[in-house]
Amino acid sequence: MSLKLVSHPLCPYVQRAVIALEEKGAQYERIDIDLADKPAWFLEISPLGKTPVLLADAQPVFESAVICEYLDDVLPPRLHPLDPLARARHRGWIEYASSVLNMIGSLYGAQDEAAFNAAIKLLRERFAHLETVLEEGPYFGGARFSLVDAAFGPVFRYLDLFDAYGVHVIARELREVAAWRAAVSARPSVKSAVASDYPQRLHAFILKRGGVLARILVRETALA
Ligand SMILES: N[C@@H](CCC(=O)N[C@@H](CS)C(=O)NCC(=O)O)C(=O)O
Repeated sequence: MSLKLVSHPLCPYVQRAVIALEEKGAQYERIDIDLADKPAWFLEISPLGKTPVLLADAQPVFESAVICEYLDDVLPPRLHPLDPLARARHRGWIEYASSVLNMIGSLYGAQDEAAFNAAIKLLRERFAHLETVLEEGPYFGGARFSLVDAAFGPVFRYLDLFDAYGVHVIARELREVAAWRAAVSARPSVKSAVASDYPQRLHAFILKRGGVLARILVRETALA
């Protein structure tokens, strides 16, 4: 089977698909596009104009959750639980990760302190809730890495950059979340889901947004 992943270097949803492909040891080609100047061929295969799109034997599959489920259907090892109820619950938590990503978007897009603090508060609530559902670990569902972990890998990657600039989203007392974050972030598939210049690209992207976070980055970079 030929697999091509149409991507953007910073897209967290692309990272989910890359992590799934890497977990499965799949052969695939990654094609990065410029989302600020979308090629015509991309708009033909992406009805929502969004990355990722997986070309599976040249047939486009869009939406990261759908791409990950498809990959899980056709390539071993299984990342979703086999039990239907556990699988349904995992799907819910993947959607939860998407809502966390939207809040992260609000955080780096915030133009004033009130919007910035509101985004931090909501994010803290989301992670406080996760603390109550995490069980034995090291991964979300226990010993086995799952698609929920793949969905949170890119979330934790954002938080690493924010931490480096003194913006700590996850409260220190959330021990379960901290242990889970460390296990997910150390996973080779998660580490390799972005190129080595990702931090510089993300930094430049946030600066371009010109909000509160951009001002913090400028200040902290000057202090460093
Ligand atoms: N629900 C989609 C979200 C994908 C998404 O938001 N992709 C962003 C980049 S990270 C995008 O392509 N944005 C371009 C646009 O909306 O014009 C998924 O899970 O695949």
